[in-house]
Amino acid sequence: MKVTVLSGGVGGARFLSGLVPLADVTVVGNVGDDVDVLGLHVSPDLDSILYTLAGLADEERGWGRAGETWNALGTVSELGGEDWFRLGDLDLGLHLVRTEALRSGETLSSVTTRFARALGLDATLLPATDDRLRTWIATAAGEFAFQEWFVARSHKDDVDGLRYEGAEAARPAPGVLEALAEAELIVFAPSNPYVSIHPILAVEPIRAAVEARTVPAIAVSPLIGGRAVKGPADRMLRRLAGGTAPLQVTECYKGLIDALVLDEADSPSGLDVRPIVTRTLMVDDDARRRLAETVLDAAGAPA
Ligand code: FO1
Repeated sequence: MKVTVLSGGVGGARFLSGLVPLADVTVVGNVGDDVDVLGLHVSPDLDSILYTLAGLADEERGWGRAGETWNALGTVSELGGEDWFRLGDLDLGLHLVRTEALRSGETLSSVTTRFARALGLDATLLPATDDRLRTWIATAAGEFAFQEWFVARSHKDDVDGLRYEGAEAARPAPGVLEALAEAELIVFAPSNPYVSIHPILAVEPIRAAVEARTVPAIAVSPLIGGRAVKGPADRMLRRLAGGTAPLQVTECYKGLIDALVLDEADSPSGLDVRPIVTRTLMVDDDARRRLAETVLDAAGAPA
């Protein structure tokens, strides 16, 4: 089955590792988290997907590579350089190659495709856009670029609003609209709706293509028992949508999904899309695969 998945970083990547062996998958990845550090272009969500699907990810830390060392960062710190966003030695190699490619005029989608091939991925990985798109977070303390809020300020400031700079002018990367048009199933990965999925949907032709779908679209809730497995999704939903029930997750995706996969610990009450109740905690490879199977089965099942 041809499946197109909109995905953020760690949660989405784990879900994808269960799905990719079972289907013909194209991933449309978030670039709202992208950041320039030490003159290098970093795409954290694309990289989490690359590393996870290639079996290179540090599963415990949730970002970057397993077996990482931090020698270059040590020198950066000694010399008073930018060390708040930690780039490991192994990770740096990828950022060097990507940044050089972008500087010489290659697009982000082209270099991402090259990396996916080089790392042996069995899926197609595309950024939502090759154009500059950045998420900004409005808080009582001011507006911050995403990584400044998330990493430098440990996402401790409550979020009053979000802005996706560049989204209005951004065009879908080559292959994105084709992947949505050819998909037999569209999936919203278990990612933070506000900072992972909405920046993708902020690219208007992508949202329009999902709205105009003729195939099922299924979201997997990132919450279990109303709480995020990792990160600020629960706090954001409580503040911005008024709660952390599955209902609030579906409200983030109004008109864009036909079903929501939710955990047994959550209540499907009030949903106006089909609830699919299962265990969503991706504790190991089996759990990831089971969750992916549930999504694929739901797509085949009558509504
Ligand atoms: N997250 C952190 O909490 N601290 C870091 O220093 C950090 C560095 C980093 C470097 C490369 C990369 O690909 C990801 C990195 N992340 C770091 C994770 C990243 O900020 C978040 O996982 C995502 O942007 C949220 O989806």
